[in-house]
Parts: sequence; structure tokens; C-alpha cells
Amino acid sequence: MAHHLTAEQIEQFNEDGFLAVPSLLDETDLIPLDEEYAAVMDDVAARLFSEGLISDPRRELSFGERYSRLIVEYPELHRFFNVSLPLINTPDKPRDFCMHTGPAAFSLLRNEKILDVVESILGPEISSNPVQQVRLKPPIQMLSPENVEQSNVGITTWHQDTVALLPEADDTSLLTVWVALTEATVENGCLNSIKGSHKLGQVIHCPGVQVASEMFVPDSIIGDQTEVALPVKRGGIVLFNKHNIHCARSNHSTDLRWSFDLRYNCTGQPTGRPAFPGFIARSRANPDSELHDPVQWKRQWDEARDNILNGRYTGPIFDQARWDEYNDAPICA
Ligand SMILES: O=C(O)CCC(=O)C(=O)O
Repeated sequence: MAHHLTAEQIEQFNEDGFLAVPSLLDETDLIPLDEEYAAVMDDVAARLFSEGLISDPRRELSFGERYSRLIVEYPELHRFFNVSLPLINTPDKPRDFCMHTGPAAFSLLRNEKILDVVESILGPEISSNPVQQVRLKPPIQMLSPENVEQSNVGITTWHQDTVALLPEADDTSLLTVWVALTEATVENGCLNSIKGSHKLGQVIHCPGVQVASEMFVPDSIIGDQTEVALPVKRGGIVLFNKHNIHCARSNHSTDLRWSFDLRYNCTGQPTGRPAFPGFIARSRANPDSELHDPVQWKRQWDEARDNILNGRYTGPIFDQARWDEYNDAPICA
């Protein structure tokens, strides 16, 4: 069964700059991720414990509780679960310059239901863009102060997804697909979007207060525009136009909130993050060009990591130079 968007959904997306698609993925899509991430947790906890970096691997706890407890002791824990290397131009701690590249994560990037939806917006030649994140967000009361403004773990400030890209991708057709692995509610920090904000085009971003790379759109631009909360059940997705302004607030529930945000672009266009590998996820014109092998995907990321750590990749991973002029601007105060 195909899962393409209807004409009404496409029109709504074009009008609002976002679209929630409830219940796209079912348990057959999601359980492999639960299992793979539980195994990652076992491995990482055992390793950190054996290195003396955590006091107890806490095997008896559920995934969510275990993550929430362990990240207090080891604030970089989130990096082991992410589906991207960190946005650090000059990494100095190789252990934490890491990510997860398992087959279930790769299957999600290639999920046919997601690709049908993406095809409705981008057309039939689709590449998986390496700008992608896993967000495992513990309850706010359990977070250590250094992680409150780390957007993989705490709040996500108002932003457009283009802010994370190099200028090479200014004209790239980019689509964000945000996937809920746990139900996202207003209480646990679902996404909020400014309706129609994509029509503003690229807007000013200011450097993050606590974490400089967490750029944000200043309040004077948000003004009193209509903010829409986007709660979705587990397996639901939310699409974003690359210029849509959106954020996620703190998790005020008592459970972990877990999502993936994936990005796709039209094949052949710059990804905006050349240090990291993308791949052709769907091609109606040349199906042989599609990548189906999770081992190859993992190898590409391993090579990217080696190239960065060994200084063979000399360009920036991300670059905020275009916003430098706003660092001390009153609009960012
Ligand atoms: O899940 C989140 O907290 C933020 C996601 C996001 O901002 C994005 O997908 O661009």
C-alpha cells in the first residue's frame, strides 16, 4: 500500500509550512528500533561502567529511566545514540565523537512509508540528507544544568532548519521528517511551529546563550504570530519546510520523550553538510543507485569520522559565520 500524501495534505503543507501525519508508522516499523536501542544501551552502559565513568550500569531500569539516570552521570551519553556525528568542528574527545549506525536506524531512513510521503513533496529522486538527529529527552527535573539547552536532550529553541546548513545548500530542496518514537504531547515537549513562517524566507538567528551552536530566532521576529502545538502519537510524523520556524519546549512529564528528525533532499543538490555522508534513498530513474546495505552506510559514517579525527577532512562541519554580525546586535540581546 502506498502512503503518498493527498492533494489536500500537500496544499496544507505548502500553506502552513508543516504537516502532521498521525499514525504513519506501526509497531512493525518501530519495534526493531526499540530493540536496537536497548542493545546500544546495554553496550554503552557496560563500557562506561568498565571505564569507571558511571557508578552503576542500572540494568534493572526501563530504557527511559536508565537513560535519564545515566545521562546525569555522563552528560555526553546522548552522542552514543545519535544518528549523526556531533557538530564539533575540532573534536578533542574521540570517545565522544561517536554515533549509532545500526541496521534498524538505517531501515528507518529507508522506510518506504516515509519515502512515499517524501516523494509527494520532493519528487521521485530522493537522497537521505546527513543532517539528522535523535532526541532522547529526559524529564526536565532530571536534567543536569549543562544539558538543559542541548537540543538533543533539553529544549530546542525557535529555529529554521536551514540554520544548521552550510551556505552551499541555500537553494537545496530540503524536507524535514520528524518521527515520534514515544508519543509527543504538550506536556513532554512536542514540537511547536509558527504557522506560515516559511513564507518569511531565511530569518536572522542569534547564537545560543548556553550552547553557542544552538542558534535561535529572536523574539522580535516571532512576535505575536500564531504558534501551533504538534502533538503526535508514537509512529506519527511531522513534516517541516526548511524555512518553517519551530521549537520544542521542556519535557515536563515523568517519562523519556524520544524522536528522530530526518532530512531528505532532491538528489544531486548540496546537502549543506559535506563532512557527513548522505545516500540515494529512492530513485525512480535509476533504482540501482539506491543504497540498501546498512553495512555500507555504517562504513561511510566510519570513514567520515576517521577523516575528521585524522585531519583529512579540513572543511568546517558547520559554520555560523553568516550570523556573526548579530552576535552583539540589540535584536539578540
Ligand atoms: O525534536 C526536537 O526537539 C526538535 C526537532 C527539530 O527542531 C527539527 O526536527 O528540526
